[in-house]
This record gives sequence, structure tokens and C-alpha cells, in this order.
Amino acid sequence: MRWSALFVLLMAACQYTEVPPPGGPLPQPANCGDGVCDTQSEDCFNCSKDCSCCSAVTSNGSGAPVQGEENGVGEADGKFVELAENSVLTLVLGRAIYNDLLGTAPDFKLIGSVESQPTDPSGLCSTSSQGTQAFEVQASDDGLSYRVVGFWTSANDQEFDIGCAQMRSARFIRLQGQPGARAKLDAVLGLPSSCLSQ
Ligand SMILES: [Ca+2]
Ligand SMILES: [Ca+2]
Repeated sequence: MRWSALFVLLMAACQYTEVPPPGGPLPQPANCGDGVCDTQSEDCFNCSKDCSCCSAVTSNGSGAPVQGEENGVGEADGKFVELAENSVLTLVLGRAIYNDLLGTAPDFKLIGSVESQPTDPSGLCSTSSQGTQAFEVQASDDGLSYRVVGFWTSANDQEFDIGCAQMRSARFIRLQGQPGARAKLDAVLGLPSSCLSQ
């Protein structure tokens, strides 16, 4: 095989595949391009010019009551989803996030606050906080199969690395309240190193 053909093949193999949004491509709204991310009609999928990165486009609660689940959609805006023990919140990002090139840096962050007091605050990749008033954080490519990437334990924003679960990309983030857990979530955001430009 010629070197040039091999190079083209290698380049093709290295391209990430964009995961289509639920329901197919979204129409670009008229106000896309005005520099403001309008979370009512825009997200990073249909208007990456205004909405810089990957925030949630849907937010669904289950399990124990989840208050204001719609407040987890879009960029951080000071409106919160309230979560408690046994709450399960599934957030679908507007675009997939990808493990950063080195693989060891954080890829997304939760904007909000764990209001219970986890007894074992965990670091990146720690799985030691189960059962200690924390929230298990899971990620998935397809919304069917989830892997644990760590525990949300912080009273402030907290970053997570999908590389902790040996994942290459993720589109779904799920939070699961452990016994005694309580939190307020404003938004989930992909970090710039994990969001490719469209
Ligand atoms: Ca990473
Ligand atoms: Ca919010």
C-alpha cells in the first residue's frame, strides 16, 4: 500500500463520528448568531455559534421526586433541579463529549451544590463514596448502557473524567442519589477540551 493511501486511511480512522441528536438534525433558529444562547430554542447542537459547548437538551427525573427537572437544561442560569436520595436524573447533552486527548483531564462538569454532607469526599476517578450522601455519576454513549465515572460530593461545581470509566465519548449523564443525599443542579456542561467544533 502506498504511504499516501495509508495516511488517508489512518486520518479517516481518527475522525470522531458525530452522534445525531434525538429525532434527527434540528432546524437552525432565526436568532442563531446573535451571540446569546437562548435556551428556549437553541442549544449547542442547532446553534453552536451562540451556545459554545455541550449542555443538556433534555433532563428527565425518575425514582424519588425530582423538583424542577427542566432546570437542568441549557447553560447555567441560576435555576436548579432539586435532587434527593434515590432520585435519578438523566441528562442528554446536545452533542457528544469526547475523552480529552491525554485521556486523564476532566471532560464535563456539574454546576450546582451537594447539600448533604458526604462523609468521604472523592477525587477524580474515585468510586469510594457509595452510600455516603453523595450522587453516583454515570455516563453513557447510547442511553442504555451506563458506566460509573465518579461521585458528586462537592458543595461547589465538580468536574468529571469519562476516561475514569475507559469511555471514548458520552452523550448521556445520569445522577443517582445515594442514601441521605441532597443536591441542587443548575447545569451539566462539556469542557472545551472535550467538545469538538462542528
Ligand atoms: Ca478525560
Ligand atoms: Ca439551570
